[in-house]
Amino acid sequence: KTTFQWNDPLLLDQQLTGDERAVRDAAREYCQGSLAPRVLESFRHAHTDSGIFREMGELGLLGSSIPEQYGGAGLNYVCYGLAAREVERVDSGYRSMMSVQSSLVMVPIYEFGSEATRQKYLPKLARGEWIGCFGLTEPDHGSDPGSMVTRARKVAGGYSLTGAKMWITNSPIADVFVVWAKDDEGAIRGFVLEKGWKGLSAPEIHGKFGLRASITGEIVMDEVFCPEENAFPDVRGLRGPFTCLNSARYGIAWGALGAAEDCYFRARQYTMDRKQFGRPLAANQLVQKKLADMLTEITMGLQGCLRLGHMKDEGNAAVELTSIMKRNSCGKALDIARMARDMMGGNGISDEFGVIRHMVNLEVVNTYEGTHDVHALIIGRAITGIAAFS
Ligand code: TGC
Ligand code: FAD
Repeated sequence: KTTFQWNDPLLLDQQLTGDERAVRDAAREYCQGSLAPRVLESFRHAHTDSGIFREMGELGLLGSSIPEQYGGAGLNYVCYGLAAREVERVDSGYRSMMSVQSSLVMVPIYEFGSEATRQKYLPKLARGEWIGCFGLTEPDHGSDPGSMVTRARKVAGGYSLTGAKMWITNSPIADVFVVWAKDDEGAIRGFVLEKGWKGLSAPEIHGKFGLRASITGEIVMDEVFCPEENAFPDVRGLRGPFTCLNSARYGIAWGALGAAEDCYFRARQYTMDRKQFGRPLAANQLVQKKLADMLTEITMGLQGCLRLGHMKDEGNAAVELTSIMKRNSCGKALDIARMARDMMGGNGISDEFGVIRHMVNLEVVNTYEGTHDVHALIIGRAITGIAAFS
């Protein structure tokens, strides 16, 4: 009889290629050996360790899907997903730092930038020498980015950008800013700005309860001059930013399940070790049902992510599939983190036990890159052909 594996029932590991396993193992070693020991203090004191970008760069974790000639690792989507899962197993904030740099900054520069722009920015971003951020959301336009008010006015030799972006991961420490603004014709266009340019500032947002190991800020632009060569020449409309989001949301789908696995492993161990009424908590039917529910959702979710990764690698994944996976992983991971928190009783409230940190992080992950309900509407539109946004 084949033995049931409580940590990998569908034997996902066996479905990976040797190269994919090697990437996963290298990422796991770095995350557990180097990130995990730092996360408690970083989260507690809302400290972002910007040295992590160089560490990730050395391992090839930044822009892993970008071709090697631009400093990327040229890996497939499955590898990117596996790495996101390992990073977020430690903390969603660390995965956020990696996702923004990789999918939201390097992907648009690679997809939409001129050859000179690629050469100038990608290798340094891949090495983590430069830190990038992505400005789409505005104070009054989050789920509806098409209504953005940031403007790029045509001036001699380039554009003058004025407006504000809100809730921007990495912005206070960023060297490179990919921002989206409307031109004189009202079309959304992408621009690459650099730290220090006149009129550009990025104040930190304080008081976050989640993602405390990852810095977040605004981007304020007061007539920032952007030279013509730093405007993406051809892409117009929301297709530009959404192309980046397709990649980042896919990474989140894997990553959120990494956080869920960590909660499940911790809850399992805790309830086997802790005794109440003279026997382990895990001996109770109610507790076993919770563990069974957790493992069921994680197992099915991971299998779905792997399938999506293969479809993306084959080039035949409809974008709505990413909405299904991002929404499912985030919603289920959040439920699992809340359940694990409850199973640890009072200790579950302490940051020493890890799960409440995942829980508050996952509240953010469930909201950014399209909220849980906005993804339901994207899926609903694909099912019915009727857009229900407005
Ligand atoms: P809609 O009519 O749907 O589309 C407008 C144009 O965009 C095209 N498009 C896509 N292209 C590529 N990939 C996709 N997934 C696309 N979805 C749409 C579409 O074909 C159309 O093109 P064209 O040429 O016809 O103009 O636009 P809408 O305004 O109705 O959109 C509605 C909605 C809800 C789908 C959309 O606005 C949405 O997804 N809202 C959520 C906003 C969001 O996700 N923001 C994320 C900000 S970045 C972030 O959160 C980073 S956190 C990262 C971290 O720290 O890890
Ligand atoms: P709103 O759009 O105001 O939504 C509020 C509520 O209304 C939600 O529940 C939503 O589901 C619901 N809602 C909205 N529209 C509808 C509708 N039509 N029907 C039904 N319900 C609806 N953005 C970036 O551009 N770059 C970043 O790097 C970035 N990083 C972030 C980091 C953090 C820590 C956070 C918290 C956010 C980040 N964001 C970033 C912003 C994020 O993408 C937005 O917060 C998100 O898209 C939601 O927008 P909003 O906050 O304006 O909420």
